[in-house]
Amino acid sequence: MRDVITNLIKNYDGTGRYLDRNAMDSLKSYFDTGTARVVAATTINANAASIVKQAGLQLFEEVPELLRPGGYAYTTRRYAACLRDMDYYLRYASYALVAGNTNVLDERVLQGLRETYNSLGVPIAPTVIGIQIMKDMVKKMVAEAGVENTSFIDQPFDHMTRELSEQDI
Ligand SMILES: CCC1=C(C)/C(=C/C2=NC(=C\c3[nH]c(/C=C4\NC(=O)[C@H](C)[C@H]4CC)c(C)c3CCC(=O)O)/C(CCC(=O)O)=C2C)NC1=O
Repeated sequence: MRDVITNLIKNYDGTGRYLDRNAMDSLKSYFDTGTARVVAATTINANAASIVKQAGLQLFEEVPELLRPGGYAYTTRRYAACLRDMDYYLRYASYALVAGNTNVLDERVLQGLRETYNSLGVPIAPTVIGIQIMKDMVKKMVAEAGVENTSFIDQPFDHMTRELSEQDI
């Protein structure tokens, strides 16, 4: 599991280099967004249950066939599994936001996920919609908490979306 700093050191140590201008620039941009990252994690932590619930409702409104017989959120068990998955995505996104790196997502969330979903028949497209709904909700809340530039929040959510769908969004 890596963050901006351990990742940088790993790369520079791998080639035996001192931290140069590029390294300093990337460290600086990480530190510059540090407070905002903490605000984002705090906001997610304080609102996780309601973000998952609201995002789920919005997803099922946008893709109502998921709830119908034959749909992948039909039956209490599947409905609960879907919201639980949404909760995983949100929680791990909050870790990645603090780390400034998506490595934790690769290691803990995405490894084998597509294959699991495909073998269970869980559709990827609506999952991607759910992740993007949570991203938009988090960005809005973090903006309301006073953070001006919330673009750094895109990274983990877009990373999961991209890796799940294996196509550019
Ligand atoms: C922390 C990393 C991690 C992830 C990401 C994870 C995902 C995950 N989701 C699963 C199931 C599932 N996931 C869904 C999800 C959905 N249904 C829908 O209609 C929507 C499209 C979507 C929600 C957005 C459903 C319905 C199942 C149950 C499928 C089944 O058993 O038929 C399963 C199969 C085992 C189980 O049911 O628990 C895994 C492993 N598990 C993990 O440990």
